[in-house]
Amino acid sequence: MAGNRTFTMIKPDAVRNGHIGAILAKINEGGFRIAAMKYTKLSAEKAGEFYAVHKERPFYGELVEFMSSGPIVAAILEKDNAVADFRKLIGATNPAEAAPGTIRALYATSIGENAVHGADSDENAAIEGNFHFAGTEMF
Ligand code: 3AN
Repeated sequence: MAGNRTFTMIKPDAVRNGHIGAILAKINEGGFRIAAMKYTKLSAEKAGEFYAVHKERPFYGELVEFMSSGPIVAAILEKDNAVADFRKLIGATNPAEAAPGTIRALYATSIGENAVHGADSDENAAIEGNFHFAGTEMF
């Protein structure tokens, strides 16, 4: 059965470009409840840990540098079928391929600086949520 929570980050590019409010509005309009949220900045070490699954990919160094380059908004979102529905709302990894109206089509600049992260499975959503939030910060 599909789980009801996913994990997201509004990435440094979208924060720098002033899109936090617009992206949160899309999240609300998409029917997601905010279960946890914080404005924070990842150290290079923390970003490297978060993206450890991509360690062997050629873009890993660039990704870690980018994700630690400025503040992010981290959040746990709740809705039926949260992981799949949120990935639909954000669109394809490459904004050039993202469906019209999706968050990445609207606000991402490139495949590397693509505005938002969305967990890709229920298991990873839980791991990523626990990476950023203590139990007392989840509601
Ligand atoms: P998604 O975020 O859509 O699940 P993944 O898991 O393949 O995509 O990639 C994780 C992150 O790595 C992406 N959000 C993006 O920032 C970065 N990334 C993926 N592919 C590339 C690439 N070809 N060049 C640079 N960065 C990339």
